[in-house]
Amino acid sequence: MTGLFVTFEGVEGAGKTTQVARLRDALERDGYCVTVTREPGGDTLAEGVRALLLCGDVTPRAELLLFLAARAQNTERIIRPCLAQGHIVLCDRFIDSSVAYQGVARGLGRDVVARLNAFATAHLTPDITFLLDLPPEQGLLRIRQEQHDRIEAEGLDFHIRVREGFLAEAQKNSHRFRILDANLPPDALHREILQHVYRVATGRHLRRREESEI
Ligand code: Z5A
Repeated sequence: MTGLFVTFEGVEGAGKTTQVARLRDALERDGYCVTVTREPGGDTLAEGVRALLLCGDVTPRAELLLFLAARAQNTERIIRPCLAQGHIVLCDRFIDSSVAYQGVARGLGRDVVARLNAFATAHLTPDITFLLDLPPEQGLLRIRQEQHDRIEAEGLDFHIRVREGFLAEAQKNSHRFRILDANLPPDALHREILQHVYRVATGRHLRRREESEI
């Protein structure tokens, strides 16, 4: 079994968390074993790094290395073992966020971040990446009521560069990316996501929930 690895990317408030939850519910209803994780986060250590990253005073290079440390931990402790058991793994942000935020928006360089991502994940790449594409001003409006973390509080020009970074990655990696208009209603997005997941999953032997209970 090799599982199926699906990631969700996009600017703040694009609707990633909403779609991850809906996809998990639909796949579980259809009997699949699904694991949901997020970045930065996943296991205890990576969640600790998340708290440091979103609130602390962190330099750009330290920020990148902390995201990568959390990713290395999440990949080895959660994502790879679950894929090996035939799970569908859904991850809220992954390698492309580091390229867009740290590589492009912070200016550390796309290629250096891509190389460090490959090291941190031992070359694990998603089977499918959904890019929920939205002008950042709309995403920020959606989350305006909530308390903003350190990165969300960056200026609009930063978030515009992030969006451009994602779109450039999607062009470079068109075999795995699916760009979705995040302005569509959640139901329409969910239908498109589910259809695409089933299209890519065809022919794979994914673990069913009843098998794992044996
Ligand atoms: N970061 C980084 O810099 N480098 C990295 O390598 C990684 C991450 C991995 C993580 O914060 C921060 O770390 C993030 C990038 C950086 N920083 N920023 N800024 P996070 O995980 O806490 O935040 P987030 O990933 O940006 O999530 P979010 O702000 O919660 O947005 P979301 O998950 O995309 O959206 P949502 O929670 O599903 O929905 C937001 C609101 O919109 C909510 O009220 C929904 O009801 C509404 N919504 C959802 N879908 C729709 C549609 N289709 N139409 C209208 N309204 C909708």
